Amino acid sequence: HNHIERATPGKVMAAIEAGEFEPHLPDRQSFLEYQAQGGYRTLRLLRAAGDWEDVQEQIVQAGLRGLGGAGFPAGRKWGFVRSNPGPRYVAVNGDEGEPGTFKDRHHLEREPHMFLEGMLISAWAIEAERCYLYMRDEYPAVREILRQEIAALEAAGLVKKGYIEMRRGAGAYICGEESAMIESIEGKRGIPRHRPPYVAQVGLFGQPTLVNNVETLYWVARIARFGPEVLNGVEHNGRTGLRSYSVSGRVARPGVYLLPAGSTITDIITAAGGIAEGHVFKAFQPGGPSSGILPATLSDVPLDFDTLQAHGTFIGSAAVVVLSDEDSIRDAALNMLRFFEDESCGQCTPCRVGCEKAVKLMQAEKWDRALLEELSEVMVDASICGLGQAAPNPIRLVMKHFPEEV
Ligand code: L3W
Ligand code: SF4
Repeated sequence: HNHIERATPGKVMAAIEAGEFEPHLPDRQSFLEYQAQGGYRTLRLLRAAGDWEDVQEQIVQAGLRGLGGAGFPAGRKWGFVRSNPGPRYVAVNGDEGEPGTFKDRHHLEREPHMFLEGMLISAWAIEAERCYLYMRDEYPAVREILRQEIAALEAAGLVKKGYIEMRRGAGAYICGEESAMIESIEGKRGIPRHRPPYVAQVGLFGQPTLVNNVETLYWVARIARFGPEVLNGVEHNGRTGLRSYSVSGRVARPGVYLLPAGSTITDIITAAGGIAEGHVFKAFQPGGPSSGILPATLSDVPLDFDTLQAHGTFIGSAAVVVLSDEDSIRDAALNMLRFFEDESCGQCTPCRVGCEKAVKLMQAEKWDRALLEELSEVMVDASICGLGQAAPNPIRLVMKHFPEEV
């Protein structure tokens, strides 16, 4: 039944496409407004006489890292892709599916052209034949905004008609994994490929492909226009840069908060208006269910790439969910594993059977900790992709920090 429920947004899109229904479109910066404020000047200058290595150097200086969750140094990808013969493609990951993550939607609903210019600068840098934009079906308003704004770009002569092709996801979390997304764009079932070869070598239609998350490209445009200082000029708790934290759960004002990358959970909760009335802060998910659950006592750790390694996890897409004394941590972890069980593509046994087995073991009144640990180890070591490798994080962290609950 889950799959039927998740297919429902497709009906919404079909209705929009048939003109039967118009989604409410949030106010956003239009093409003309963006251009009046200096937008697309950088792209035009670069196309006329730019050196891609200069821009790449700025991105490296800025310290931009992949904001889909993995944090791979963004500046290095152009060189990888360019070192392979064309035709080359750009494939943008707009399948924001990590539960609790809504930062890409936030930026697209406000400044779609900052993202589009970043995508076109990247396409220029790798001499891309075409850009594919894989957008989550559950964001019909975003898809409509992009459709209108891409048409504005075509009308202004900034891109040829068809140079940017938008493809619709269909609600499968795994299609946010880059190679599964590529399979899906190619019209096949979305299942991850083995790596290597990396998509920079063999990507879309077998060709070298630059895959970036939406927000990463948004920052590419900002860096190219305003310089690396937009990121490397911000310092906090010994960390550099900015992070779009998607904050939800037991806070007074859930939303996306652009904060210094070294922000602690205390800084983030404060930005979100404090803990919701009547609740006592107990735990938090730092970056989507893949990052598991941490206790409130870790309140002074900067939530950035690398800083959570010592605590057995990572910041991922910075989807912070705040839990309180009203929440059962074991139930939250079980919910996360149910999600992974549901979303596993089923291609490899450690993940397909491992998630199912973990859910059963986690339903017991008292967890069999030794068996769950052994199962977690197998899943981490032997799963093909990040889904199966990260799925045991909630189990391990709950056993470590909340033993009394399990
Ligand atoms: C060329 C090499 N390219 C790595 C590229 C690779 C990819 C990127 C990152 O994501 C994470 C997981 C969670 N030559 C390369 C190379 N690349 N080495 O760099 O690769 P990788 O393997 O570090 O990670 P990944 O498989 O892309 C796994 C996070 O994703 N996660 C987040 C989900 C987020 C959402 C969302 O809604 N935004 O779904 C879930 O687990 O942090 O570590 O492009 O090709 N030698
Ligand atoms: Fe599919 Fe899970 Fe294996 Fe990834 S780890 S390929 S989602 S079965």
